[in-house]
Amino acid sequence: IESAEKRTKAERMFGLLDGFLKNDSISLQKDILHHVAYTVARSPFSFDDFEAYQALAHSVRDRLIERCHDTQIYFNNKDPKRLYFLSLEYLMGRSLSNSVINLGIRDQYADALNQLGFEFEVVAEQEGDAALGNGGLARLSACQMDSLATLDYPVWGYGLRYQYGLFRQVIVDGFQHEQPDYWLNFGNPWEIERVHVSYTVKFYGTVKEELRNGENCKVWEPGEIVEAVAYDNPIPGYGTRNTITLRLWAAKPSDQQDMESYNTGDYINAVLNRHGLENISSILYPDDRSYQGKELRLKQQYFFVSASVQDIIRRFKDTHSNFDEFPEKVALQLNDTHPSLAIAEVMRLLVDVEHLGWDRAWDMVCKIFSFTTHTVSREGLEKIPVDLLSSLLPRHLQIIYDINFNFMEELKKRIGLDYDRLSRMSIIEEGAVKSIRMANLAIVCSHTVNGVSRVHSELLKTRLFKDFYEHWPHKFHYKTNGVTQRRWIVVSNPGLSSLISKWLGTEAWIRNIDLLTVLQEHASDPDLHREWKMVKKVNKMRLAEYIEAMSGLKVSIDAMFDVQTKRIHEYKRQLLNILGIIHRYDCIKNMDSKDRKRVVPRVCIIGGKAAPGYEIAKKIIKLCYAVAEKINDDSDIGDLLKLVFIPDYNVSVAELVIPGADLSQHLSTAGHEASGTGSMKFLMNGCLLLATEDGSTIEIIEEIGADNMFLFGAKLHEVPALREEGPSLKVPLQFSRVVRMIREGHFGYEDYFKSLCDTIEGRDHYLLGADFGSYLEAQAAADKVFVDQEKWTRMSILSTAGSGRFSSDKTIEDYAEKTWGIQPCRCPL
Ligand code: T68
Repeated sequence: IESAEKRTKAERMFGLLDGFLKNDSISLQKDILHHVAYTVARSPFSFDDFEAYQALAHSVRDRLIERCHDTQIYFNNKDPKRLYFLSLEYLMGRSLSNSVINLGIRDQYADALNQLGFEFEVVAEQEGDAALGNGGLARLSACQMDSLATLDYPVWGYGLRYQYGLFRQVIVDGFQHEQPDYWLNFGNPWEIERVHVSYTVKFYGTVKEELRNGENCKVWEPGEIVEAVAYDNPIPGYGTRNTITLRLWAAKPSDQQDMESYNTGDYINAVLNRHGLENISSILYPDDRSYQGKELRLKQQYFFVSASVQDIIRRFKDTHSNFDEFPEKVALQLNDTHPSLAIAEVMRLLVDVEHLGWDRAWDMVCKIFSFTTHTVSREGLEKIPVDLLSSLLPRHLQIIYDINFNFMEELKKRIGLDYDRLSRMSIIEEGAVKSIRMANLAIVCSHTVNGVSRVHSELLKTRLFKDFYEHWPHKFHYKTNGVTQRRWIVVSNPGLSSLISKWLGTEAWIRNIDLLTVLQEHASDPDLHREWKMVKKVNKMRLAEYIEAMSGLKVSIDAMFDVQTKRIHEYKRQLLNILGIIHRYDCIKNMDSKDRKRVVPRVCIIGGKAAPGYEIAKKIIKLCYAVAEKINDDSDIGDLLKLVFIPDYNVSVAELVIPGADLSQHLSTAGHEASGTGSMKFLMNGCLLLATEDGSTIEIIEEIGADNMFLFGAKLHEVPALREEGPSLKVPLQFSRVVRMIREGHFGYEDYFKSLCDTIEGRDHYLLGADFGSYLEAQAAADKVFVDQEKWTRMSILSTAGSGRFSSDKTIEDYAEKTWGIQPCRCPL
């Protein structure tokens, strides 16, 4: 009787719900108007573009929620092994276009909006970026989430819901200023607040030993308690119903905190103190690559890790009565060392709370964790001062010490008393500041250590983690990074997307990137050339309009659009690019009118943020402005050369810039870029690459051939000898000349630029002088090909055609099979 009653109730509810939301244009219009009236609370007869965006976003959100439910119900029924992806940073950018494209209802929405008197593109422009990350690492996480959803993997992403994303870059008189990015000011329709999904996270206090059921237990009595509340962000896959969840944690005051103060009558101060706790999740640290000793950063790491691990264990326990199957059902991926306190947290929860015993817990930890590092240099490795950890997380420090003790014992059995080696491999660094080496912790406790390109992995094995590689060669692997073609072609370059589908006769490449290689067969087809050039032209017009709106500068779309956009860093050598531009300017100035006719006109575009405390990077930005002012104001030069700095480079600006680029520059000193993913986005969009043989470029060369690119510069094995030469290294005359021009004040601010010039004359750690000659040759080669538009277009088509290996779908399939051991779990339509 009971089940019959239930069935009737379920049937009745389903009847009321009237099945799934409908996606025809009339239903979508009704939906949008409903949200205008009842969510945005505006009159359906009068609302503006931003209100239309809000209503539209809520209508899309409804559909995402529907799919999220179905996906979770399906996963729960199937109970597959799940991947939990832990990352402190995600650079998601905008969600609207990406969501409706992945749901397959962009055209229906565009139609619906049109009927209501709005334009989809204009409405989509209203959305701000979700910039919860710094650069490559964070955008990689976002690309990987898209691939994980599209390929139907059972996954949860975990991170922090920062209230302030990456700072906004504002340029005043050529100098970078940072402004807060309070991105939640206008609400965020893409998240679902889960007030009932919350966990307490403890800090400070002391650890006591207690006898419980005849066993010695460690009991951590915290000094501070914070509540972590979940905000779920749906990530829809393309061409599938699967929609996975990125769960971001926000800190809220806990009811358990400060009970004492309330009782003693200090009500006002007790309430104010509670507020301070929300700061844990308030600010994203801008990447200054030195967080050592920053308590708030450590708190952020532990806060997000603790809430995530509690959530993971809770989900497992919902359907399992004991932990026997834990390693068969759970894979935890550490995105760099930032979340590696998760290791100690899993140990703590399994040993102190679940009482599994150390050995059993340790056995599980060794089976579930995998680690990917994005770093090349020893200085980039994270360390936590022991004093800080001991005060903030006393129990975790004990656990890390115990892990290290066991590891050292095991190591001694293998290598004897080689104290140098033991101390290099120890998780604890004894030194002026005794610290925890987070990378060592991650390596010791993970079954797999991945690099992000082949050469990066070689560097890990031969330099950074040589001792560990010799000890555990089987742990070391690499998965070359990739980017998602959904965002970087379909969303950002609709013209190219349609063209590819037309020439391939199918849209299947959007899920199956291997099909792109078919374009190779048409690389010399004049019809394709015509259409290909037309797409580029339209994208260049779009970019030129943006440049004019932003800077007032008019640029010619017949010029070569030469782009370098990425974080500003000495090793990425934006300075080399600027020196090249000064050289070009100088050459043109000294040419007669006949020679000038042969110059290939260029619009040089540079963009990127400098970390707020990184003085040299900020000087590079100022130099770029100073040089731009000189060149752009020189009427004698006209359209032959223009230089533009695009402020506040972010994901949505990238979506505009990349499709409009002819040439893109990737100039890192060999051995410094772990992988690089910007190059992959440009490659997909048919831009030719001017690059050093570093990071993933080495694999791009294998894929599209060196004759389809402009390569230059010292190779990895040549770098040490060049550095050895120091100030006696011979540099080209042109190099000394352009540096002298800066020093002598051709662009003003000579005192300010002095220290910048000093970094490249004398020691020149990043070898700008050594590489300048071959850089100019590569640039000249690019000019030569640009004149031959047929050749250029062919190279451009071959670039896109060969970009398939650099889709994040490939990377993710590789991780799923070789590292995580997870299978697709596709929710039926
Ligand atoms: C980048 N790393 C690598 N780090 O530099 C790049 N660091 O070569 C690679 O392609 C990319 O990762 C993806 O693998 C970063 O972006 C950070 O942003 C970062 C942030 C905080 C602390 C340290």
